[in-house]
Amino acid sequence: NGHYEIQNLDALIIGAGFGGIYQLKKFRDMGLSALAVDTASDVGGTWFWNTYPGAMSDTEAYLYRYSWDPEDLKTYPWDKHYVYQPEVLKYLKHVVERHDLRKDIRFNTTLTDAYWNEEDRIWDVKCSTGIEYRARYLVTALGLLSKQHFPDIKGIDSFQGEKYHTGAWPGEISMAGKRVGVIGNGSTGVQIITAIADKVDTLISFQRNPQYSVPSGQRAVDPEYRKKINDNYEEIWRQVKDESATAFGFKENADRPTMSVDPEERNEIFEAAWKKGGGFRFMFETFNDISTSEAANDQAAEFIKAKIRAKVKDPEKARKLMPTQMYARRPLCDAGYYEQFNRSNVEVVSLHDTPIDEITPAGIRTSDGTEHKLDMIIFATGFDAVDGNYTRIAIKGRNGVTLKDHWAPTGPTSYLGVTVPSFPNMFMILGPNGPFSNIPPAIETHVEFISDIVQAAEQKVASGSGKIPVIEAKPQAEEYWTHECDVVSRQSLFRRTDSWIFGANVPGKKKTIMFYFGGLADYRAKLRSVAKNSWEGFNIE
Ligand code: FAD
Ligand code: NA7
Repeated sequence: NGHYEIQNLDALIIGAGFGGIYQLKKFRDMGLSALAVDTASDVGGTWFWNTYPGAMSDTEAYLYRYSWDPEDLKTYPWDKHYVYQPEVLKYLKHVVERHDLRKDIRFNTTLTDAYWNEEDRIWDVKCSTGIEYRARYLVTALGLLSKQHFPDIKGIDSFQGEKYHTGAWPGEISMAGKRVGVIGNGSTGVQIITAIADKVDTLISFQRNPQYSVPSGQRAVDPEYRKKINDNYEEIWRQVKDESATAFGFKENADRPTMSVDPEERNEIFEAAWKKGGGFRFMFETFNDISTSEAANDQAAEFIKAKIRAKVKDPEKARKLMPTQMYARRPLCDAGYYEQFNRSNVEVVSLHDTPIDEITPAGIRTSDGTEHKLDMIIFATGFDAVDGNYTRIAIKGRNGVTLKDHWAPTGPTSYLGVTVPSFPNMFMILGPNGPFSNIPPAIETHVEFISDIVQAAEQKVASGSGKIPVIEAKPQAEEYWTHECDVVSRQSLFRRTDSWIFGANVPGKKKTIMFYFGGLADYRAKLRSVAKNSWEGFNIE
């Protein structure tokens, strides 16, 4: 490989989003020489790419950030309960500047090929820039919602108008006076529809499965609220990380089944949550069984459907917007989504009634023969989630076997969501079968676990042979964890509803377990016990 410039490192990190940024900071603090690379031209990950109108985090602002910089937590401004994309991006850039991390990040750099060099005990990593990095540790922070999914619709390339995917939004786009079609109505579709409805000539929402969305409760932050958060931040993070399953800042209701209260009280509880706002809150703070009992789920679903009926004035539009599946996907929330359909310029096409036949040069033709004329098609069609960014590149472990090959028979697996046997010294941030929860604390959990095990191995080696340490999960450990994730998710209704959470949104992708459904607190307890039991499930040589 004569034309590769070679650079030696202790650790190479792929991805400069929430995960990669923190890992870089940690490794640097440990005294390792570390570098992060990203395909993007700046930091931010999700928040670099998803610049579509209305993009925001529906984790409340005070928890959609790092917990490890107490001074910054208390002083960094956020003026609304939920932060929009520009603010998240600004925050991440601020963290990078504050901790002087930028000098160790290389942009416009894509990992194309990585292989474990058994003899030298290092990862040989090739990047799009022609540089080869040789690193003892490889940490992949590729993002779980980062590889865009473009559906394979007939005629997609024939469209003569503008065409965008929300997850690769090109920047400011003028929509005024245009006829805009939006395909998809998950979290992203709901956000963009709400944001652009009053800015376009005509908006047509093409919906396959209508979703349940509850109000977000977006509002300005008053100083008293901020002070209360600031005064209690330590305790808040403790609860979020070690006492909560969802890590969204409320206490899940652990012992109130939906049917344990009479209909009137049930309605009051739902109504109170509706007023407070927040999708996870509505699903998990009200009762303990909405995601596990069909009867309970039905009650929550009926409550939301009644709200849709009341909000949407045109009965035909309301019919099309009415969910038909269980309420068992990632819970959504919005800042006035259903209301947009009361505008005369906003239409909804039910793809259950009339599926898309093809995309034409002028728009979208549905099975009833109607050609919906459009100037712009927005694909809010989601992501090849969790393993999508892993299987498109060649990461080769022992014996040249790629991660893609390793996962082919079973779907993506791991030990604890962070490592895979036969891939020594490689660690994933948010790999398959990590916790299903608010993500920043999940990322911190991974980064801290990875840093701790690396530290332990480095110390072991320093006191021993001096050779490069090799950390590797045992095959039985991967089997155990895969089984555990299977068992824990068995009672979840999420598993019976097709979505990205179980790999069921991309045609041809194996439907499989992608997350640990036991909650963040429980997950963290398991990691602590692994560490305490001399890194149970790992070989450290
Ligand atoms: P990412 O931010 O996805 O970063 C991964 C980076 O890796 C990307 O920049 C990518 O370019 C880079 N990369 C990938 N492959 C390569 C390669 N081969 N070579 C070089 N670079 C590569 N989570 C929540 O908890 N709450 C929310 O409210 C929330 N809202 C969201 C809203 C949207 C619209 C989306 C898309 C996601 C949302 N998420 C939310 C999830 C969000 O992805 C995570 O919270 C978090 O930002 C993930 O950070 P990350 O660093 O793990 O990955
Ligand atoms: P999602 O939640 O995967 O939603 C994708 C949407 O696109 C959903 O409504 C899909 O309909 C729709 N879709 C996908 N393919 C097609 C085709 N071929 N035809 C019509 N409609 C289609 O992605 P999001 O970006 O909204 O959200 C992902 C996560 O990011 C979210 O959960 C947050 O965590 C942030 P379907 O429901 O499959 O019928």
